[in-house]
Amino acid sequence: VDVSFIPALRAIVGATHILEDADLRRAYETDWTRRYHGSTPFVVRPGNTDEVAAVVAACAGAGVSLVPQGGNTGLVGGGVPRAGEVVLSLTRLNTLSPVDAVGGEVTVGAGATLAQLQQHVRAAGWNFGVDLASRDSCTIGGMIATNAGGIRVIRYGAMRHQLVGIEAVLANGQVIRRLPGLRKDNTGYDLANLLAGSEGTLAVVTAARLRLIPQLPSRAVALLAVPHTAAALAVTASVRAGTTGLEAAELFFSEGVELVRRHAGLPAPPVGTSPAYLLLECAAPANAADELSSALSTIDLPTAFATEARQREGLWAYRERHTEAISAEGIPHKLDVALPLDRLAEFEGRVRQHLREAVPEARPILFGHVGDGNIHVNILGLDPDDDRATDAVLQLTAELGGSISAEHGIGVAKTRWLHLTRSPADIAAMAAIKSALDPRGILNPGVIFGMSALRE
Ligand code: 2HG
Ligand code: ZN
Repeated sequence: VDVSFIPALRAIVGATHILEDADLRRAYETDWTRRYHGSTPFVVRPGNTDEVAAVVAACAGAGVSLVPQGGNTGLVGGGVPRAGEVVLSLTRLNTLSPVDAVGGEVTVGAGATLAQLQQHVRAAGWNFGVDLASRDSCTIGGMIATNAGGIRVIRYGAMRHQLVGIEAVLANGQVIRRLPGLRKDNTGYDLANLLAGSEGTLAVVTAARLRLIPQLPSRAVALLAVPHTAAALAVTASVRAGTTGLEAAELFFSEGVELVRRHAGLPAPPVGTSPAYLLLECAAPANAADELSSALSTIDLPTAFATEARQREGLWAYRERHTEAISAEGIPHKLDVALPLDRLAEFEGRVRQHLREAVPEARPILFGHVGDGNIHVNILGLDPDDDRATDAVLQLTAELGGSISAEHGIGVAKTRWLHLTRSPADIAAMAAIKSALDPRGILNPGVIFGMSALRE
């Protein structure tokens, strides 16, 4: 990288917000999983949208590529440098507008964390529809760029479904601003939704207008010991049909619980040990516990209920602490797939069997959002560049009509497998959008399409 334009960047953001020192850069150069890393000449930390626009324009002028980064909680290598790109950190853009209590909306800077947003809107009597375990670090801009899902998708949808408007900086430094809070606005293309899930390849998200949901004070969680995935699906189906307030349906297995218990020092789950576990949560203005227990009344499986916050968190810990427990054990391969619900049980059985036979060193830990057909296949025991298990799992996913990227994105981790579930016509349409919005390929090069794809 020709760094002769650093003085220009210093003039834009101030000298203290260009991090050149190796010690200061380090945290931005390695992803959360520790599997993906690269080096950056420097990290630039603009403080507002105009500064982002000026930085992007300066980089575009110098032909320098950028990797936009938020809380660096991504799991597919899409937010860290790979080939000497400049890291554009958005964490200083963390403003939160007052909550619009009439429309139930708020405008949020890209760098605000999910927890900051939650705290802000809860204090005003509202809530936000997306929640996930990395809430204290993940940022709103990154969540939009990855179209993050999490544990409430079954009721409220993913990040894209919360978007009322967006502000973003294009690759040429121009700013698009659609933040007025119009629930109805069919004026041409929906650019906000185009950017949701674009993984930093089309524009840099700087702010968003988000819809809020009512605070539902009555909550109930049930943890069930289930014999297998098919049983978890059957219970979820009947609770889904028998309640109005189902907010989460999570599946995990004995191998994950064993790891979580060991790393988090937790006792055995109150339902005892079981091959599989199903966690359900209902939320309502009142009587969520009655709704959930009556929906489960015909189901004869060991079940623990919790309504108090502390007890609910206690049951959730067995599920939410999977990611950190796995990471404490080693550097996993993380495969985030979705299956049609009627193929999910078959998928789980076949994945385990195939890995046992073909990649016996692989140690799979499966868990996920069963209501969405989304399973996180984590695999320990393999070298970071050993792709045998990844290949097998993603091939099987495609064969069963699933998606190779449910909610984490393609990043750089899955570019090689994009063709499995996207046709040549699909990929050509996406590449045309990419080259129209970023003709010089300076925004997050290599992500989604791979390093060579766009230069052909
Ligand atoms: C979750 O559901 C996250 O907890 C992380 O999507 C999943 O660690 C993973 O593979
Ligand atoms: Zn997840």
